[in-house]
Amino acid sequence: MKSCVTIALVPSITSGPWIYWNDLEASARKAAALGFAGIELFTASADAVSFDSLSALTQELGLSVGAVGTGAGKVIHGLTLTDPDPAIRAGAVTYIQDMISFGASVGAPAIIGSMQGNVPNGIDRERAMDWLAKGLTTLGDFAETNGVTLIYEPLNRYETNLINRLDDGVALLHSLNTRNVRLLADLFHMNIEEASLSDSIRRAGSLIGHVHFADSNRGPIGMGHTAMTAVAQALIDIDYQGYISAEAFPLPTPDEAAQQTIQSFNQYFG
Ligand SMILES: [Mn+2]
Repeated sequence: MKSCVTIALVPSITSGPWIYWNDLEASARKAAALGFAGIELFTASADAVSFDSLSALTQELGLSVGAVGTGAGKVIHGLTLTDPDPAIRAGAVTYIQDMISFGASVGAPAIIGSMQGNVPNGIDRERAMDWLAKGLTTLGDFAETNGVTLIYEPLNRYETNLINRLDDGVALLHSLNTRNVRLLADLFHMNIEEASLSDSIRRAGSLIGHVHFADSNRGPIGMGHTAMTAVAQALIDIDYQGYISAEAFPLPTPDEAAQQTIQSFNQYFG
């Protein structure tokens, strides 16, 4: 398993569950100095960071890019895969395709979290789920041709009414006409929705493609009440080989949150 830390690079977004903020180079240098293997980027668009500078920086520091987030497509551009307006759904697909291409250029998968949207008012759940499945199928195939997987993230009930639990995510993935989508196990969302984090991780098994490492209160692991020993054992038992990425609030400060995260990573997975 590989340690990873988030960097938020969207100037208009000033609070959220990301450890480092705004300065890619300084953040990457701090991450490398602490011993993180990877960085996960949250950017406004696919061209917000130049490939040349990102590639040179990660090579110099020996860092990989663990994943790229797509949530700014909703927050800034108002796009989701389940909007009732077909033009907006198509815009969401295009936006995510651009992010997939950006991520693939540095070997990283894109994450679909808030871009999945919600069952819109006045629309049947079945119809919204069909839009989601169509979007994920198109994007999963697109990611495959770019040599990366696509990561789909179940969110807690306050953020989506589509898919909240890993079991339902597994069923959704099995229903798709693509085999290139994996699940994101976000320990914060799971703390709200799952009966047992470790049992859910074991059932999802090899379909888990990324992990968001945050405690019950979305602070860095060690600052909440998640029973992390059992969760870590489940990830070890399924032979998870991917990133354990800190998508958590930068509390009490970004530097201290990063330090707490790498310390917890080494404690449970080192
Ligand atoms: Mn997450």
